[in-house]
Amino acid sequence: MPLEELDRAAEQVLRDNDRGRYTVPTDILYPFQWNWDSAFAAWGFSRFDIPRAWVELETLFAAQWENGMVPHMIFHEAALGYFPGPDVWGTGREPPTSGITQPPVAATMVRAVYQADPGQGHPHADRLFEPLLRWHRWFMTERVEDGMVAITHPWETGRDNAVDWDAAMAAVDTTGVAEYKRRDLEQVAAEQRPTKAEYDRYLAMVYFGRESGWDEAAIRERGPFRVADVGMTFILLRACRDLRALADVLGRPTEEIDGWIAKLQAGAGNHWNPDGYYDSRDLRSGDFVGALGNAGFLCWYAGIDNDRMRAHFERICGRVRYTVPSLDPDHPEFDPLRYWRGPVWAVVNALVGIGLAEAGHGALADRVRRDTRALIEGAGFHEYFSPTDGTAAGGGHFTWTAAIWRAWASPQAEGGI
Ligand code: 9WN
Repeated sequence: MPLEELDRAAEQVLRDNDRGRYTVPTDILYPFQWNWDSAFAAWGFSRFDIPRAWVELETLFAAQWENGMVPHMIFHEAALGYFPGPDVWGTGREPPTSGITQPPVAATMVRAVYQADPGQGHPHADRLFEPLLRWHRWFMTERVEDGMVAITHPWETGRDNAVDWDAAMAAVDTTGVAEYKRRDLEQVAAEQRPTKAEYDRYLAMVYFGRESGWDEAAIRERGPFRVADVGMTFILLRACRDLRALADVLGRPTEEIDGWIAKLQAGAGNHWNPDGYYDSRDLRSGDFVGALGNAGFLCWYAGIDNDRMRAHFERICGRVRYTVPSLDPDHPEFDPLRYWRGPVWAVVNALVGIGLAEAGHGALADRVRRDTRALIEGAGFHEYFSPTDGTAAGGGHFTWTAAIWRAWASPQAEGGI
C-alpha cells in the first residue's frame, strides 16, 4: 500500500475502533478500554483530531480509583469477547474495572497531545494534571520499593507472558482455580498466546486480589507474586519527567515530582544485573530474572544512557531482521511468534526509538523506526510481528499499531513525542 494510503488507513482503524468516548484495542478480542492502549490511541488521534484525543484521556481518568490507581481495564459495556470479565475481577465499581494497573505512559501522552496544540490543550492538561499526579503518587507510595516499581500481576506490565515472570509465576499456587473458558483462543492461534499454565496463574492472582478486597497492603504482604519490572520503572521515570514539564507550563509546584525522579533514577541502578544489563527482579527472593529484552532498552527513554546496553542493542540488530524483539534472540526461551517472548511490538519500538534519538544514538533510532515502518507496510496494523521474518501475529486492525503509525512511524510523522 502506498505510504499516504497507510496514513489514511491508520486513521480508519482508529475510527473503526472508536466507541465514542474510548477506543477498543481491537474488536472482539479486546472489547473494552485498556489503560496504556488508550494513551497511545490519544497520541494517534492527536495527529488528525485533537479534541477526540482529549476525550480518550479524560475517559480513562474518569475511571480512576479514590486511592489514585488507574485501572488496566474499564468494562464500559458488557461484551462476550473477553475472559476474565467484570464478575471475575469483582471490584464493585461503576463502570466495572479490573483491580490492577498498567504502564503509566499517560503523562507522556498528555504532554504529547498538549504539544500538538498548546492553546487548545491547556484547559485539558490543567484538568488532567491532578489525576496524573495522584496516580504517580499512588505508584510512589504503594508500589515503589528500593526505587523500583513492583507489580502484583504480569498483566500490569503490559508484557503478559514475558520470560521475566517465569520463576515468580512457577511459585503461584493454582489449586483453587476451577475450569474456565478462554475467549482469546477463539480469535488467535494458541501458539501465539500465553499457555494454560500461565492463565491458571493469572487467575490465581486475580482471585487473591479479589479476596483481599483489592487491598494494596494485603497484596504487598501476602500476595502470590511481586516482581520489580524494569519496564515499569523506566516508563514511570520518563512519565515523571514529562509530568514535571507539564507542571512547568501549567505553573504548578515541582518539588514532589523532583523527589520522585531522584528516587526512580537511583532505583534504576538496582535493576542493573551484574551480568551487564538492565533486568527485572523478583522482590520475594531478590533474584534477577535474567531476561534482556525490549523493556530494558527503555533506559534511553527514561533518560539513562549506557554503553553496555548500546552494545547489546547493536548485537541484537545483527541478529534479527526487524528490531526490537521483546526478548534477546540469544535467550534460550526466544520464540519469534509467542506474544512477549520474542515478537516486535510497535508501541515499545516507538518508546525505544524516541529514547535512542534523544540520547543521540541517531543511527540506531533510525533503524528502529525504519523497521517499524517496514513491518507495518508489509503486514498491516497487526498486534505484533515476528522479528525474524515480519510475519504478522495476534489480532488485526489494531488501535495502537495504527496510532504508532500516525504519531511516529509514518514518514509524515516527526519521529519524536
Ligand atoms: C491483558 C490490550 C492488551 C495490552 C497488553 C497485551 C494484552 C491482555 C491480554 O492486550 O494484554 O491485559 O488479554 O492478553 O499484553 O499489553 O494492553 O491490547
